[in-house]
Amino acid sequence: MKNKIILITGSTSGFGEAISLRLAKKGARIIAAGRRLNKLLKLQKKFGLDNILPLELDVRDQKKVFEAINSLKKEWSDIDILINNAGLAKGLNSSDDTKMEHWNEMVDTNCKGLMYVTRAVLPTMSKKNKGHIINIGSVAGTYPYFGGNIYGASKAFVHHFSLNLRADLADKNIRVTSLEPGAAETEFSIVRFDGDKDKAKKTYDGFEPIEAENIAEIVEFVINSPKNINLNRIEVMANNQTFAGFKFIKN
Ligand code: NDP
Ligand code: 8X3
Repeated sequence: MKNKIILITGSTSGFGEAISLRLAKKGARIIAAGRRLNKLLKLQKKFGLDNILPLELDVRDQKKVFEAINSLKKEWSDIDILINNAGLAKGLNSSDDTKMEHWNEMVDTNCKGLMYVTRAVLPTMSKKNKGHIINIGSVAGTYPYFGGNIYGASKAFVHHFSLNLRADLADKNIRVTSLEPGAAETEFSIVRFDGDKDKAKKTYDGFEPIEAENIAEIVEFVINSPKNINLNRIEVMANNQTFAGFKFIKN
């Protein structure tokens, strides 16, 4: 882990922040990306200029993503590991009652943003025949639930894109892992419900969700896994979350 250069998108809160903190403590050099620069600067203050590079970035902006990654200074440009974590859900309504801008925002961030960052980083990894991409998917990409619609579909994209990346890149010694968590209490539901903190809180009432630190620990395990294996896909849920049963619509 020591001195590995790790680009983590969505380092400003939740999983991304916990992963950044954990790996920085282990001596990794983190390129911490996100839109809220003040939060990235706090990380830098904690670990120092040599260990954290704040990268103010909206992953939806294709041009800026490529510019930002292509203009990294020499001491930061040799990225060893990419963690595509930035993402969001917007809304929990039925498909016939959703805002089109919510659907676009999820596709633009979770699918297209992840696609841009990956494509921008890949030349560095394939040139040195080494690398690891960890994509944060979701159980919502496998199991449908009411209101999951485009969020779940965008995470199914993350899952399948990860497997296809691996098919392309295995002979370049680039590992790819799709890490697919269930419900965790981060800023996720606050964002999903457009800033309604009370509604977000109710999602987790009486429930013990995954903690961001659990995911950071799994990411560290994935990175440290023996070099002769590739963890293709990891699915993790809280101990008290499980799949919905089939629904019968009766007259
Ligand atoms: P948070 O809302 O706490 O964190 C989301 C992060 O994504 C923030 O750092 C945010 O940074 C960043 N982000 C969002 N949009 C953009 C953008 N356009 N450009 C750059 N960064 C962006 O949620 P989580 O930590 O829970 O979510 C992290 C990932 O985990 C997401 O992909 C989410 O779908 C996934 N996930 C979450 C689960 C949960 O229950 N919490 C379960 C399964 C998967 P900023 O706003 O500063 O740009
Ligand atoms: C979020 C996980 O279970 O809330 O990706 O959909 S869940």
